[in-house]
Amino acid sequence: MPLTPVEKNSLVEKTPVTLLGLGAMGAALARAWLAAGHPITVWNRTSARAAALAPEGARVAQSVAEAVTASTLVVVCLLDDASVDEALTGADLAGKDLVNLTTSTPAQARARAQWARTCGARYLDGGIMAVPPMIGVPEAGGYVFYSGSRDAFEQHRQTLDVPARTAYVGENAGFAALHDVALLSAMYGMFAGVAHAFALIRKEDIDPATLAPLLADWLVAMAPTVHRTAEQLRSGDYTNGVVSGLAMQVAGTPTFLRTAEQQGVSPELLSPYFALMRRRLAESSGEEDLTGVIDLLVR
Ligand code: FVH
Repeated sequence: MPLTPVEKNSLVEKTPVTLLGLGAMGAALARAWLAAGHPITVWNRTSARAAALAPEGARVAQSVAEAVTASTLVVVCLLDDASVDEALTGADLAGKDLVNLTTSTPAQARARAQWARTCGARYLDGGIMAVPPMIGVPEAGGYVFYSGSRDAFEQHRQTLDVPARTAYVGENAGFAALHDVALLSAMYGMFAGVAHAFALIRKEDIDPATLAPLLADWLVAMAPTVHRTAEQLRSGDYTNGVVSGLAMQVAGTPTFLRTAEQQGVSPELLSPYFALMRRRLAESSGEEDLTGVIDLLVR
């Protein structure tokens, strides 16, 4: 009888993985690789967290050195760059492929790549666009940006695809972190707008639960405008395809600020953006889009 795809998959030898760091994210990553049949060696500063994974099939290393020796593919998911420094200083990484999924700045990622090279390791930096419950659940839509060694990425792509879909964004090791921070910064801008919207209705007889779906649908409807912004940035023509011009939008800002005042809401989240819109209008055509604000931000 022919083997099913699942049976065939279970016969393929799976790449061994060493994982340093078993916080919320590290533990989720470990469980995803274990579920997919990868031999995994784990280390965590607080050893109880590593021991908890032993009954699920993880091999527990007593030291970073022991963990690093166990596999060519060494994945790090620690709190921050300083903890990566602390954990990896002195480790023998010669011949290893180091994948760093710790959130860092692009400059930290580039410095880490340079450091890995001097240790004789190939380096990939990762920016995780998922929260722990999305790991190992492809339908949840999470993914991880990778940048750095293309060869290491190609070699380990299948293994890296296990916890979450992969998106390689270039050999510049800082690019994964840059994409990560760009998307998360946009998310915080959205959270700021959402906070202001709920604050406006806070003292009224309006159920926040009735505003929520309206708000969510509106944000989804507005999201595709990022494509027009990208096209305008590419062409340099900020008047191309404009739907609501800068002059009209600036004229509307007093209404937003007065409404905030009337509702007893601080304008501190909205005001900085409105100030940039006004500055741009003062030096350009009112017929262009909001895209010019980007040029005011870039120093
Ligand atoms: N959790 C999330 O929602 C986000 C999703 C997007 C990506 N982030 C980043 O992932 C990195 C790890 O995050 P985490 O959720 O696993 O974080 P914690 O649960 O707080 O675990 C932190 C681990 O780091 C270890 N650690 C901290 N300091 C040191 C150190 N000096 N030396 C060695 N290890 C250290 C800590 O060990 P312990 O406290 O258990 O001993 C945990 O293993 C992070 O960059 C997020 O930004 C997650």
